Amino acid sequence: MSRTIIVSNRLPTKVIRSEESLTFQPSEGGLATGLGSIYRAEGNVWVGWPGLFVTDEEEEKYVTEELQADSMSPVFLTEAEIRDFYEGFSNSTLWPTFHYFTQFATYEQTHWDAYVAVNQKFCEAVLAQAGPEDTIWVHDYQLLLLPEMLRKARPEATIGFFLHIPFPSYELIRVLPWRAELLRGMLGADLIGFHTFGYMRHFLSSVSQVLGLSAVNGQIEVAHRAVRVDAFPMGIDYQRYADAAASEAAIQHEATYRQALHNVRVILSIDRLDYTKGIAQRLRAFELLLQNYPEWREQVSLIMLVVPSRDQVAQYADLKVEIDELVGRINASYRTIAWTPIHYFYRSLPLEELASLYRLAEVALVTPMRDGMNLVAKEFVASKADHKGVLILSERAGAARELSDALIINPTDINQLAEAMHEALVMPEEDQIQRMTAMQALVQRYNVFSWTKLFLNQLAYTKMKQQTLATE
Ligand code: GDG
Repeated sequence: MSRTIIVSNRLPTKVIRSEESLTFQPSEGGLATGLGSIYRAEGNVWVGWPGLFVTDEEEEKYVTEELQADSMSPVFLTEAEIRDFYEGFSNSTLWPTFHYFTQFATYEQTHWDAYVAVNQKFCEAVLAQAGPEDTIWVHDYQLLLLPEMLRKARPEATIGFFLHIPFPSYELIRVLPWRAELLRGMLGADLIGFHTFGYMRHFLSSVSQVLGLSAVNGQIEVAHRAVRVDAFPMGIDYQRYADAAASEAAIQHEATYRQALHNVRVILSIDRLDYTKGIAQRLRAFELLLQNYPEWREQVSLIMLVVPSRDQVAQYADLKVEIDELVGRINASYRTIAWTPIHYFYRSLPLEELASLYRLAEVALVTPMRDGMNLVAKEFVASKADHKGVLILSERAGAARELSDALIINPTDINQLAEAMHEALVMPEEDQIQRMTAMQALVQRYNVFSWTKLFLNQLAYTKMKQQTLATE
């Protein structure tokens, strides 16, 4: 029987050390939900880091057994590996480069060496799980070398790779000292997926300019093996967000918030702390709205949820200071006794509270500088049972390719952003409903389950075609 092995840097379960005991907590990510039904199916397994540094062999054995009972196989990483492979090469070299922030990128040989070693460690962990007939699906930028490593060990294996972040223009890729190795690493897969056709085109251009390999009809010939490249825009578990927003708990929370806010109108912003998300620009634009349209003072508040992330990396700590200062300054300038312009939360919230914020908000501001897809935009849409509400969406988020009924803006143009907020606040209801209904139909249809199915079917088809050609 053929099984599916999913591989990502993090497992869908986080192991947390507290006092004397270990707790196993499901992670909230979209990937975990989307692939949840698959990895738990008979014989399948998810390989990844459980987010914990084990202290001894006994603990390692215990964690392994617990996770195995739930179809997961842990790869244990050391603190040095997390520092050099994860915070180093993954988050200080690849993440800024792929999001067009080369000014933040570092190029350290030790980080690269750790990246190679950890990808090799993942390779061994996968090989210990996978049989020759199995399908291996590798995820994201932390594991770009893994497909080729697996291919060398198992030339016949069925390997898929999906990149969750943007693939940038060749001009960015060419800066990387290890560009050829990284591209060859990805080409070990049979099928390589991106969120958009734009990212796919950038990848093909880099492969052609760096490796001299050209694509014909979305297919690259690599050492007599055809590698298929395609766009698969990722969706969400629509029903989960629609249900959460319609739940009694979310309705209760919303009522409490409305009362506490004295019924002012709400603009919402939700992101991980990241310089790619355009949080500071969004704050400046909100300030401009209050400056240019004084009629909105005391009428509108921005609720801004920033989820702590990667605080060991210097730029993230700096960004946190910048956001704290901006919020402080804007609130100090405009607040009144009865009204706070920006309600800023630096923490994560449980799903039902998140859902009540999606319910509460009339406008969602999703304005990243660069974003592979952005699932928050889709979750806001799924939560609007009354079809009202306006999404303001950056043209540089992958989601903008699909959600063309949003107000699409250039996130660096804070004048345009302030105007879009005003436009959203005065938009007639019929117009809102028309746009929202169109977006809901799309997000409901192209959900995370259809995304998974489409990718795996395409992978199976690609492999079948390769085999047919080989035997002809
Ligand atoms: C990467 C790519 C791509 C946020 N705050 C809370 C919370 N969240 C959840 C959201 C959403 C998820 O986190 C964030 O997903 P995004 O897609 O917006 O962004 P990244 O984390 O950067 O993800 C991105 C994605 O991969 C998938 O391919 O779209 O472009 O960068 O689901 O709801 N969840 C809870 N509490 C919070 O406070 N429960």
